[in-house]
Amino acid sequence: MQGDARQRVFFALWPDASTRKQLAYWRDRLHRSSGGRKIPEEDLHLTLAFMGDSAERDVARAIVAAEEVTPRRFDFLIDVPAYWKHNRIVWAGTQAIPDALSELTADLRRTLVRAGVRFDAKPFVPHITLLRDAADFHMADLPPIDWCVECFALVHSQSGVRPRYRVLRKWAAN
Ligand code: 2AM
Repeated sequence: MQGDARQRVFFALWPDASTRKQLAYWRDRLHRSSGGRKIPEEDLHLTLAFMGDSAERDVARAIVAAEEVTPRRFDFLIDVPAYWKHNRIVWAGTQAIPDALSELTADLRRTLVRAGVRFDAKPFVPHITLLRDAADFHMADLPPIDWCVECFALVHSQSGVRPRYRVLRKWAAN
């Protein structure tokens, strides 16, 4: 029988080692002008759907639901650094959201809704948080990052440990 332990989980794109390294380079460059807290390299990711604190049965349901999503391989050009003043986050994003990314997120979210799994349904703004508590932001000339996305993942978030995130399950493109 399943217990009622809750875990904080979310679906995300999880970068490969080379993409992660390039994102960490962006982070370090931007840190010089913006300050703030660096996200550890191994924690860098892009959230697709945030479930937050979830009961075990919802995590299990989400895993079953995600099986119905067929991920496609796609190229994702990360070419824009940006800053949100309201939460002091410096992030990496794109000028052109690939259709495949919008479709993947929409498919995943639709499937979760059908399965009765709750998540934060705020509109999707693809971003990779690089720095938190950043004082301000200065545009930097950074080399674009060509991320070949091959999978999405369900990730567990734990506070007070490093790395903070643990990939529970991955769904790869064929
Ligand atoms: P952030 O980096 O913009 O804070 C783990 O916390 C991941 O889930 C982070 O990518 C975080 O985005 C995102 N996240 C946290 N709370 C969220 C929420 N309420 N809705 C959507 N995404 C959220």
